[in-house]
Amino acid sequence: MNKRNLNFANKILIALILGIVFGIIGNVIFPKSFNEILSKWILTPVGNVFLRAIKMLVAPLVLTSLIVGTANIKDVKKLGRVGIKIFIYYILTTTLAITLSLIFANIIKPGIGINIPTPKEFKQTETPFVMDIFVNMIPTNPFEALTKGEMLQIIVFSILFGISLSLLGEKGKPLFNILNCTNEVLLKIINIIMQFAPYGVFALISNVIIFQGLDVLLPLLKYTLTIILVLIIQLIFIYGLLLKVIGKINPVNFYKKFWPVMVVAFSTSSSNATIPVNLETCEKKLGIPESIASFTIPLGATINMDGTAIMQGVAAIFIAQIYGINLSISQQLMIILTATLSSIGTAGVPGVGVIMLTMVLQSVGLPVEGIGIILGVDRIIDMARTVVNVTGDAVGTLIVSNSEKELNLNTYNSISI
Ligand code: DAS
Repeated sequence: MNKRNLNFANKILIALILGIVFGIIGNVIFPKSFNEILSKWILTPVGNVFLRAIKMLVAPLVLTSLIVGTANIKDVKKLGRVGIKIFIYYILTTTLAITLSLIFANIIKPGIGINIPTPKEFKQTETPFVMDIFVNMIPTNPFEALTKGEMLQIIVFSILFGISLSLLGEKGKPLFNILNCTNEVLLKIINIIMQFAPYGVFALISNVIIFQGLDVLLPLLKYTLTIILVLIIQLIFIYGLLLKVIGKINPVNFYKKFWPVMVVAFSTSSSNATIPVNLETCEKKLGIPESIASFTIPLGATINMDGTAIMQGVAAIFIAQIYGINLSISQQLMIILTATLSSIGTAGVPGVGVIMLTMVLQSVGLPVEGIGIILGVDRIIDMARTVVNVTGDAVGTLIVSNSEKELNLNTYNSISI
C-alpha cells in the first residue's frame, strides 16, 4: 500500500465517520435552533469554502489538461494506424462505460428516498434544444467561456488548441512546456486543497445529517454500491468480452497476469503512479511490443478513464435524485458527452475525477453542492475506479497490438504469471 496515500484515505474515512456521528448527535440531541446556528456559522461556511476551492480549479484545469492531453496525441501522426485505433477504442469504451452507469443509476435510483432542499441560489436551467447544445459548444470568445465557466466551450477550444499545438511540432514545444508546467501547478494546488478535504468532508456530511438524520446514509450506501457494481461489470464483463470477441485472445490469461497492476492502482488511486508496473506487465508478461505500450499506456493514463466516467455518470443521476430534479434524455446525453470529454482532461492522480465532476454537473445545471454529499465516500470509490482506468488502458493496448499482428502470443499464452 502507498503509505502516504493510505494515511490520507484513512483521514478521509475518519472525517466521514466523525461527521456522521456528530451529525447524528446533532440530529438527536442538539436543539434545532442550536443546529441552525452551528450550520450557519461553522459547518456551511467550512463546507462551502472547500467546495469553492474545488470549483476554482475546474476551468483552468480542464483547459490545461485537455490541451496537454490532446497535444500528447502528436504521435498519432507518427504512429498512424495504432494511434487512430487506440483513440477510437478510448472514446468507444468510455462512452459505453458512462452509458452503462446511467442505465444502472436510473434503474437502482440510489438518490431516491431523501429530498434535500436545493441550495438557495440554485436555479434550474431549462433544457436547451439538442441542436443548440452542439452549436453552443463553439465559443465566440474563449476568454468569456473561461470566465463564465462554459465547460463545453472550454473543452472544444482546448482540444482544437491542443491538436494545433501538436501540429506545430518543435515550434510548439516552448508553449507546450509552459502549459504542461501550468497543469502540474494546478495539480499541486489540488494536492494542497485535498489536504483540507477531511475538514470539508466532516463539515459537509455532518451538515446534511444534522438536519436529514440517518436517512441520508442508505442512499449514500446505494450510491457507492451502484458504482462498484458498474465498475465490476466494466472490469470483468465488458473488458473480458472485448478481449475475447474483438481481441480474439483468451481473457483469463490477461486477468491472471494483470491483477498485480490492479492492486497497485487500487492502493495508489493513481493511473500515473501505475504506469511503470503497467508497462512492465504489458511488455514482459502480455507480449506487447515496447513500441506500442510505451505510447498507449502513458497516453491512456492521461486521457482514458472509464472508471472515472462511471463514477461521474452515477454521481450526476444521484445528485439529481437527492435534490428531486428530473433529468431529461437530452440532459443525460449531455452527461455522456461531458463525462466522456472530461475523462480526457482528468489527470491520473488521486481525487481529480470528483473535481472534474463539477464540470459534468454544471453542464446539465445540477447543484455543485451535491458533491459535498458524496465527497466522504469518494476516496474509497477512487481506489476502485482507478483499477478500471488502468485495466482499460491495457485491454485497449492488447487489442490494438493483436490487430497489428505485433502481439507475441507465445508470451501472452505462456502460463508463467
Ligand atoms: N484516481 C484517478 C486516476 O488516477 C482518476 C480519478 O480521480 O477519477 O485514474
